[in-house]
Amino acid sequence: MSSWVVVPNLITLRAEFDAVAPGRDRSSDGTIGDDAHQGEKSDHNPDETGATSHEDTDSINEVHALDVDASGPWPDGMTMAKAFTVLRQRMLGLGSKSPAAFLIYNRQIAMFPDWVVEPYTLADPHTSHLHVSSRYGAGTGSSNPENFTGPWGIEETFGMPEVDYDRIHQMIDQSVAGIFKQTLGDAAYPGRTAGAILLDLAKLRGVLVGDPKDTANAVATGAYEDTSPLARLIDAADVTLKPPPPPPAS
Ligand SMILES: [Ca+2]
Ligand SMILES: [Ca+2]
Ligand SMILES: [Zn+2]
Repeated sequence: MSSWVVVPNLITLRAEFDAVAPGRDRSSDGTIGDDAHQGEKSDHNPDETGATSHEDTDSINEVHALDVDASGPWPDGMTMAKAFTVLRQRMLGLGSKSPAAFLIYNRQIAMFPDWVVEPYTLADPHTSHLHVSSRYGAGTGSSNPENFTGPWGIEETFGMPEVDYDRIHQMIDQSVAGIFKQTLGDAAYPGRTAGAILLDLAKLRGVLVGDPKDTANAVATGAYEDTSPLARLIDAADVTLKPPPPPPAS
């Protein structure tokens, strides 16, 4: 028996971290034990084929531990230290229904059932990741802590609230339309709107560059187009101001 599964409650917990931080660094994530773990008792080992802290009565080869990389990036206001506190309080609130056996992060450990924070002094200080061990159980019922479906409190505490994006787009459209309809006229044109003034600016640019849509060229060269209305006015002025050509030699 070499295949193994992670107990469902830890999959749910990992999904909550992923939901609040889809782009998070997963370098220090882990479930099944590496070679170092396999030589010692660890909840990262599959329980039917490895050395584990507990045994359960099913014959499913389960891994009962999850590591979650601590580096994020997390949403505003979230740190792994705060996540540790949220989880600890949620487990305390769940009492005998707690899915977790213990949590370790940053030299601290909190354990079922009282979840008091105590110093963690073993070699790995757990600064790079949060470790969560699941409790052991058997069967498909909800009394088996392995089957806890959440919420663990991470998504509730740090996730985005449900947002109605269509409604937000509609509000933005209405706001922009409202800005264009603002009247900015003077005594001569009291009904002129911001939108009308922008149109006039576009037309003025047309006088300069010949094409009201073509800003790129005018910005790049600082020049007006030879064919623009302004160029024709200047040409006309030139004709008027230039001295007449000398009379033909006779
Ligand atoms: Ca098992
Ligand atoms: Ca089990
Ligand atoms: Zn671990």
